[in-house]
Formats: sequence, structure tokens, C-alpha cells
Amino acid sequence: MSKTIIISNRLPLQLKIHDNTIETVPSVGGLATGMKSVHSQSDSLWIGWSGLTEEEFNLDLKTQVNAALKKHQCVGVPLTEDDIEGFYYGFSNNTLWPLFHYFMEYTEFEKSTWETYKMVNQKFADVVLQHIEDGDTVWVHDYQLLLLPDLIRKKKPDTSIGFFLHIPFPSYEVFRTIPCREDLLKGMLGADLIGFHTYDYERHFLSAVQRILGHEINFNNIHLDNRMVKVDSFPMGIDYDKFHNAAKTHDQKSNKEQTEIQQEINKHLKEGSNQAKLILSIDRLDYTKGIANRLRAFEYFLDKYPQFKGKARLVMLAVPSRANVPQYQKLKNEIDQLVGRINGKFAEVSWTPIWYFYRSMPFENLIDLYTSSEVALLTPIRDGMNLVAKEYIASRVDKKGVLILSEMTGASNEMGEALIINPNNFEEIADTLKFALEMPEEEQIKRNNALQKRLKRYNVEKWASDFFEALEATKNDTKKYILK
Ligand code: GDG
Repeated sequence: MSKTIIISNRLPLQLKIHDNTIETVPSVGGLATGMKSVHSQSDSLWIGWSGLTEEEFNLDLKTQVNAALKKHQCVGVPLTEDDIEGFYYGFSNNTLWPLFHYFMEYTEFEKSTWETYKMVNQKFADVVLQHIEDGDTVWVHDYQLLLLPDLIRKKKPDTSIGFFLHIPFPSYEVFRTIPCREDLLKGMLGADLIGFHTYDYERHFLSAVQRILGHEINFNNIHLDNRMVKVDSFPMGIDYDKFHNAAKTHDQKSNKEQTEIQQEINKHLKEGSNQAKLILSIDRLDYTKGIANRLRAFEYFLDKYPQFKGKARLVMLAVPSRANVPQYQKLKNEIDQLVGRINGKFAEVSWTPIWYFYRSMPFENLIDLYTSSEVALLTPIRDGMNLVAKEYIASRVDKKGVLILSEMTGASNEMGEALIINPNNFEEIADTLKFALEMPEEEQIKRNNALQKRLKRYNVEKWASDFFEALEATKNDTKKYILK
């Protein structure tokens, strides 16, 4: 029976060694959260890196590693420390990530990391080719594996291959600056269908293909010598019911059943004069997420509208990410300093303006935060989609709550009822915060009603099935194209 093979840099679970035994922890991040729902509901195989390098485990542990992966229908790609350094920290996160998010000043081009990137994409291809059978469908994910579609196509020309990019595709003027631009595009064009979150990213890609490779393009079809590649936008949804139902159950919990964080939140909110409304933000600690901007805008807001001192509090969860990359270490220091300075400047005995958590939290705690916060303030400078915005709305069971969202996120295209801001405009963010904190409940419900209906309909399942349907249709069109 034919199967689907999902391929991404990281598997949905990460392996760790504790007391000479293998432990599994769920992967955090947009791709993992979204695709996990798809994987658990289908008969698919997921190929990716387990989180352990080849140097980290010996032969004794190998059986345990394989068993842990097999249990979750996963297969590991063996990577060494040098592979991770050059491929993941190097070319993926020092070159592609900043470039695709328009951070030209952080983008480094190094021949050695490019060589490792090519070699590791080949390692992924080797593992895929060991598991692929006639009739299988392959779905490759994200910027770490841009060369993989073509590597698979070369060995298995008839396979149905889809590729989805989870981050923005930059404009031609930015993309053209990368020396290996032709190889990257050719790698992606190994797929039958290439998907992006938004029409803008799709347009940028088509323009790069036309201008750099000179292929003929007809609407969103790219004509190659012997094949046709289709390009389209598929805005990723979330597992709406999972968040909505978890929030519902959460609201019904007795005091004793509540998590420690929820009890703390309740305690603070009930303290006499301390009726502070919570303004939530959740992101990986990443310079694209506009965390420093958000803090500066919040400081500006408290300066401009001092009546909110003691009445509003920013709850900021920053999840550690790519801590080996110098830009991320610098950002962590900047944020630590900003939080310290702002708390020092405004704090009162019974009120601290910012609660800052630098860690990853279990799912139940995310739900605690989503359900307890009157406002969500998400200010990315660039973001492919931003699933947190969607998860916040899905978790508002009583439909109250206000979402403030950066216009630089893919999600802002579909969430017009949110309050949309420019993340560089502190004046606008401060005024919007005031507006949000004072918004009548009736209006909040009206806006969220529309948002929830849309999110429920275009959930992650629909996203995946739309993609698969389009992939199948493309494959059939391609057959006709070859016959002509
Ligand atoms: C990339 C693109 C695109 C966060 N903290 C914790 C935690 N999370 C989960 C959230 C959410 C996910 O991580 C973050 O998703 P985002 O979409 O906001 O951002 P990225 O990780 O940058 O994802 C992005 C996405 O891919 C999908 O295509 O939207 O633009 O950059 O699901 O809930 N989960 C847990 N603990 C945490 O502390 N359990």
C-alpha cells in the first residue's frame, strides 16, 4: 500500500539521553505543532533528525533510539556534530533564515557551510530513497531542505513530490544576492507542487524563477523541459479543536486541578487593587519576532498612558532557540536588559509591569496563558505565518479577548478582524494597546466570532488535504503535459 513520507529537518519528537536511557520530548515550533496533527491522523512515515548526533550515542543505545523512533512512525537521519554546525547553525540559520526574513545585515555567505548544506541534503535523500516505494507521495518541508526535491527526483523521477516553505520567500531583489541562488531554485523545482503561506511569497518565488532561471511561466505554472511545476499558496491552519477543547476543559477545572502557573495567575489577579489585565506574547526567542520592539513599545505605552500603571501587565514567554548562534545570544542579552530596565523603571510594590519567562512550557501552561490573557500582542518584524495568533483566538471559549497583530505576519492576511499594526510604529502600538484594553466586550465577541469561524473551517487538516489534492491534480496535469 502506498504511503506518505513527511520530511523535515527535525522530527516531531526530540531524543535525549538521561542516565543511559533514551527519553523523548515533543518538538516545539510551528512546523512540528502543525504537522504533528497531520502525522497522527494518517498512515505516514516521518523522516528527520532526532536531536542526537552520531557522537552522542553508542551501539548499546542504538536499539533504544530506533525503537523510540519506530513507535512514533519516525526514521532518523544520522547527522554528526560537524553536520549540525555547518548545515543547521551555519547555512540554514546564518544564511537562509536571515536572508529570507530580510535581515541582510545578519546574512553570512560561507562556502564551507554551503558545502555542508549540500552534503546533508544528500544524506536526507539517501535515507528517503531507502524507504520510498512506487506510488508513495513525498512531502518535503522548509528552508533546511531546499535541495532535497531535486535529489529525490533524479533517482525516482515518477514520484509525486510536494514542497512547502514555512517562512517567507523574499523579493527577487533580496533573493538574487545569494551566490548559490540557481542551485536553490533548481533544488525546489524538483517538486511537482511548491506551496507558500501567502500569495506574496508565491509571487516573489515565481519572479525569481523567471528572472534567474528564465523559465516560461503561465499563471502559476512553471514549464520545464519535460515537466510542469505548480506553485500555489496554502495558508497553514491550526488544530482548532485541540486548542478550543483544551481551553474549555481548562475553564471547568477546580482550584485543586489547576496548574501551578494558573494558581499563581489567579492569586495575583485577585489581589485587592491588583486588577491588572494581562497582555500576552509567546514566541521563540528570535530577532524576526520583534520582541525588543514590543518591549520598547510597551515602555512607550506606559509613559504615554500612565493611567495603565498597575492596570496592565505584559506576560512574555520567550522559548530558547538556536542559542549557539551569536545573533541569538546578543538578542537574549538585549531582552534581559530591556526587561530589567522597564521593570526597574515602573515597578510598584504590588505590581510588576512585565512577567518574563525564558523557557519552554508544557501545552497545559500555554493554555493557561492563552485563556487568562485579555490581550495578545504579537509584533514580528517578519513571520511566514504565526500560529500563536491563531491559537490565542481558538482558545478564547467565551469569545472575549483582543488580538493585536503585526502586518508583517502571513496570518495578518487572513485575520482582518484583529487590530493590525506596523511593528516599527511605537506610537501606533501604544494607541492600539489602549484601544484594545478599553474595547467593549460586545465588539470583542463580534470580531472573535468571525475569526473563530474561519479558523475552525480552515484548520490544519484542511490545509494538508488541500495541499495533497492540489499535488494529485498537478501530477495528473503533468502527465497530460508530457503526452502533448
Ligand atoms: C515557523 C515560521 C510559521 C511556542 N512556545 C511553546 C510552544 N510553542 C508553539 C506554539 C506554536 C509554535 O510553537 C510557534 O509557531 P509560530 O508559527 O508562531 O512560529 P515558528 O516556530 O517560528 O514557526 C512561522 C510556522 O513555522 C508554521 O508554518 O507560522 O511563521 O517561522 O504552535 O504553540 N509549545 C509548547 N511550549 C512552549 O513553550 N508546548
